[in-house]
Amino acid sequence: MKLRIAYERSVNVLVSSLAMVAQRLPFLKNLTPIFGGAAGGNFAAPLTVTFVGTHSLSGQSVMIVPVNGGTATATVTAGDQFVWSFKASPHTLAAASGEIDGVEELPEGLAFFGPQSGVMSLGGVPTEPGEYAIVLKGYRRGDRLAGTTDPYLFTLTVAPGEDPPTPYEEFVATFWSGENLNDPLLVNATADPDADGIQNVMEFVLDLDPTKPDVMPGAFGIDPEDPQKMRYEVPLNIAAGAVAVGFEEGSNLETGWAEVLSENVTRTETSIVLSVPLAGKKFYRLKVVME
Ligand SMILES: [Ca+2]
Repeated sequence: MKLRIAYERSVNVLVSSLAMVAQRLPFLKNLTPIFGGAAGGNFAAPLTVTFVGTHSLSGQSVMIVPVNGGTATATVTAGDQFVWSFKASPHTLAAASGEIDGVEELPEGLAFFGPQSGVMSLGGVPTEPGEYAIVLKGYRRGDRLAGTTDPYLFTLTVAPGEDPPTPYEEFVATFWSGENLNDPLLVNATADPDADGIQNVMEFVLDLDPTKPDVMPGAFGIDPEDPQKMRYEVPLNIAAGAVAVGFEEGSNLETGWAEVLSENVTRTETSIVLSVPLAGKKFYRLKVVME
């Protein structure tokens, strides 16, 4: 949970302007131990990069050194914090650019920040999985008009992150834990562990307790707005908004169920209401379909 808080805080920092980021030295200090610790045995050899322009004319070469154990390749999980830092010793980079397939861009969620104490960083929280071949260039001047480094190929792999739990998964996790969450007889959408005839997905939609027998909730009677109609209102779980809920009608309980016309059904976040003419004998049932 502490990590999550740090992550959210850093997102706030990164979405703000570069100038803001440059003032947040604690941000960099907090991040660097993650990489120093995890990749400490993996130091890259210094990379020789030549500044094009005045420095190449004078025959000087400039050593660019990834710091904090960085190498030319890196892997990060989508949604996790990432930072890759470099410097150009003894010169200072004032700006940097990144190109992917010849177009100046960076993977979604990443940006340059710095330099800070001579260190330039590519960082943020990547969101789109993929392998990115990023051609980096450093510049000695902020206007990027002169003093450009040779291109440096940095390959970043953004691995897919774990999907966040669905509302249904969160629902069953409030009733079971540990190994029980892997037991299909308990947690499957079609399971009925309390044997009340209401499958788990229906318990979820109706916000019932799948571990204790329930009766179907809902209010049934004459429609107060039209005495020629029957009204059946069923409360719904607001967390089940993505689940399709509807009524079916039939002349017997065995076969021939058909969907009730949508004009006779009103669904809101917290309820679904059936309102149909009082005519003959009919059966109605609630139907839920979860993708
Ligand atoms: Ca049940």
